[in-house]
Amino acid sequence: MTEDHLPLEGYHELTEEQMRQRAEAVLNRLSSRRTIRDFSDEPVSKEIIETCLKAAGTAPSGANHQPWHFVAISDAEIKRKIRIAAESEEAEFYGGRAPAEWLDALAPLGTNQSKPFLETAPWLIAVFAQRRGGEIIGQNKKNYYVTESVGLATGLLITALHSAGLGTLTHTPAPMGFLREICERPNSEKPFLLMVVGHPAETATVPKHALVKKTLDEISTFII
Ligand code: IYR
Repeated sequence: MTEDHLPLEGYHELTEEQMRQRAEAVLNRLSSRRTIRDFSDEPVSKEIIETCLKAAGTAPSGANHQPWHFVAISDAEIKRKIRIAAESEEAEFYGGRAPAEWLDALAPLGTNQSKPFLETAPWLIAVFAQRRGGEIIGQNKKNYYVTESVGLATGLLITALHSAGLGTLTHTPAPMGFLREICERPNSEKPFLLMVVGHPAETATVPKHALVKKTLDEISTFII
């Protein structure tokens, strides 16, 4: 061990049975996650969002530079600005910018340019990817594996929010440049996605299309 390292803490070896139970419990919990497009306006406390963001911030990242920034918005006026900008981009997308093959792929989801949930949901979390930064705020080092790192953090964020009993929508209005302006983030940051967070509306539905999941055999190969 060098003086730059400390002994590993926090890992406790589980029995085979404990591992099986924990793995199954996580599978069960994650299997019940659905992408939500109809949100209720029921508030969610800032503290819950903060805790989930802390969970996201534990993700592994290139050189531990943690190249992400989360802007959590509950302000009604900012949500309205985001809705107006997103709907304007989406109107162009659905009105001709998207190729027919893409629109065909989206048809089973029933999505369109109308995004009322951007105002109804109590929280929007704009996720930004930092091209430059470093492990300490204020540095200007090159960041590495930025997309992979921010994707991993976003995955943990969804897991945390879902585990806390909240519904999410990973929304990707394209292009997303307006998010940088509305959230007043620097040019060196790239909007990664917009996470819509809240309780599902009582009338929320799920497209049957979304329930078709590939089987283990289809998504994996074992070389043993
Ligand atoms: N951003 C658009 C279109 C869209 C694209 C994909 I790929 C989706 O999985 C869902 C929607 C929208 O949000 O409507």
